[in-house]
Amino acid sequence: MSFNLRAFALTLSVALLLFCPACDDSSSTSADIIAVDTSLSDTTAAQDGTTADILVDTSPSDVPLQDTPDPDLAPLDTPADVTAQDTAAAEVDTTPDTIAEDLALDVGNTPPTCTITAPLANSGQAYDSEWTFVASATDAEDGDLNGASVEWTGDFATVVLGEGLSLTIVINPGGPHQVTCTATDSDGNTGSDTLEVIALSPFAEIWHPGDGETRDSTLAVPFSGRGRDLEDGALTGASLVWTTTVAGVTTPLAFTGETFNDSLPPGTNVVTLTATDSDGNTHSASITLTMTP
Ligand SMILES: [Ca+2]
Ligand SMILES: [Ca+2]
Repeated sequence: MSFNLRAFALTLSVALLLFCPACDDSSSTSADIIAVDTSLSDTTAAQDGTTADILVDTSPSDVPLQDTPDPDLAPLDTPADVTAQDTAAAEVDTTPDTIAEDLALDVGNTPPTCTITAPLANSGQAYDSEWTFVASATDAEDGDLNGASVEWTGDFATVVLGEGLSLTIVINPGGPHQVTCTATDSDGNTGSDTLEVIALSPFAEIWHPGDGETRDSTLAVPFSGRGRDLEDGALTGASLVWTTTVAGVTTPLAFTGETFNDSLPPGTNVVTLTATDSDGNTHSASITLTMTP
């Protein structure tokens, strides 16, 4: 076997190149890899003015790198955009189909307001007593409203109860009732407020002694009270029952009816008169008496 010097030299140079790349100073391998594309946003940077010999795209789904912008990358009208546009168009309703819409579109023609300021909601009075209702009414265009612009109605009557900012009226039959004030402006728009009150029937009240008095527990106290009912009239005798509550214990007094004398135990007494009508409906009134030993 002959020794081929030329072949040996070539084999040696290749081996040196493989095991010692830095020994080859004819190239600059460390600068060859300049960009690693990991997202679409890197695409442009990698394309612009580089001398990259190796470009590694780690996102196979990314679009292929190109030297010129791909028109496919430009924002297009997505299905979501189309939906938003369609929705916006659908919200433009130029045909009012309710009174509220009509008023809202009628610029400078807003409805007035009417607010009942007295009595308190859900307050109670005797079925035959007078109530005084008070209201305030105003309109953006007309200013304060009064007189015939404010009407009162109630669920216990089929006619208008009165006009103006106040109303004095007796409400019956007994039970809860709704009273409404309605203000009307010069354009015919209206605003209203409704309040519920209770007409008490039967109705009990204590005339004597007065609420909060102090008495001697060793002496009999004169009591006086009344009861009345829309259907039954005056309630007397056994229809009027008196009790006293001391330290949470309730005890009937010795007598019933409108007037009598009885003694009370020492301490703070809450004396109650309960009136009961022929239908079994009741109403009670109470006072507090301090009885000295
Ligand atoms: Ca108005
Ligand atoms: Ca009754």
